[in-house]
Amino acid sequence: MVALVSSQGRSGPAEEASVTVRVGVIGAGVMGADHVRILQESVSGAEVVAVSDVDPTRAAAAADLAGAMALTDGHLLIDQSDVDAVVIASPDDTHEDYVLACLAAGKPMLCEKPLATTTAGCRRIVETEAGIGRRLIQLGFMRRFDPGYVEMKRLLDAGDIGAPMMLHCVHRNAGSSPNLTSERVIISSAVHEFDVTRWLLGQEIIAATVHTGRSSSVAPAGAYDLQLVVLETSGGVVVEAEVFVNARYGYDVRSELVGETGTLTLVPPSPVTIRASGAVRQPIAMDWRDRFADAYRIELQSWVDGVVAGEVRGPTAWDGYAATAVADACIESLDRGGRALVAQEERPDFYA
Ligand code: ISE
Repeated sequence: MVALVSSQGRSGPAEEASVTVRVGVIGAGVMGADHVRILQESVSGAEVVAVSDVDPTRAAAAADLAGAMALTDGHLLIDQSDVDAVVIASPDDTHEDYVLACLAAGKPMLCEKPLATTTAGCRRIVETEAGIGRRLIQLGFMRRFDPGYVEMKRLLDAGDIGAPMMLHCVHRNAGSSPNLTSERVIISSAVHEFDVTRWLLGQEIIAATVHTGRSSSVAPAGAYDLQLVVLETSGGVVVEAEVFVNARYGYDVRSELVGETGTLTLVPPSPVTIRASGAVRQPIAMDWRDRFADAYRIELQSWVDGVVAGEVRGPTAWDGYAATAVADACIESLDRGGRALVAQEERPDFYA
């Protein structure tokens, strides 16, 4: 268990109800700054004490949201004695380095996906964490905390639709960054479908086939945007996911699970329907921070509570490894066409 500051300001072993987790956030881009805001405004038992970003202006702006210290070096942030736990929301290719540094410092962390950009990197991380013998890594697959997905899983597990047979997924973003590549559609976006599939069904993904056709006219040259990803699970469930990151009209994530005796349908929540001017309109979120606002808040609260209790209460480093292994198979299918097997190793007992 980490040494945390009690509500009286004394350092000592944590007791769940009376401590404040002092959090450092690495990366002050869109997600990092949002995590600072959520931690500060909506999460109990946490205080953001440091924010780092290579861009000092960005670091200062996000740090100001919490009255925290601004740094330009993530390693320096991890080394701060008053940082108990770390949120890693820096660019993807820096995750492995920061995760390993947090492990070396014995500090719990919430790492945005991906855990690392390669399966070899993910393996290095799971081996290191297993070697320490203490779970310190929670992966930022926030959908597992979304009330809609949680309800879907509850109904499936309760047997309400019988055995699952097929999962249909729609994953559309309003727009992508200008440096979009076909691989990024998989690594950054489709990866949520991989994790939701594994978690919802409690099955591993064993093979993947990616289909592409014509690309959106606003997608950067050479990037396939839209992709149809077909996955096969260890329990014989077929998953088809449409991933389209320049859909322009809004952020639209949907899911339908077909079971032997019923279906579960998850559509974007829309509290208000407008009937006016001869039309019915429903607002739609423009990005994932709106659509998954509850999920992010619940995820961060659960992470903080887990830090206090000395546990990981969400997706683990192993889940990060498994999602990256599926992404590798998808990229192999994209590159050479056809079906690719997922080369996933046996799960170590440590993650059972
Ligand atoms: C982004 O990084 C996310 O994590 C969103 O959930 C996803 O929908 C989006 O496509 C990604 O770029």
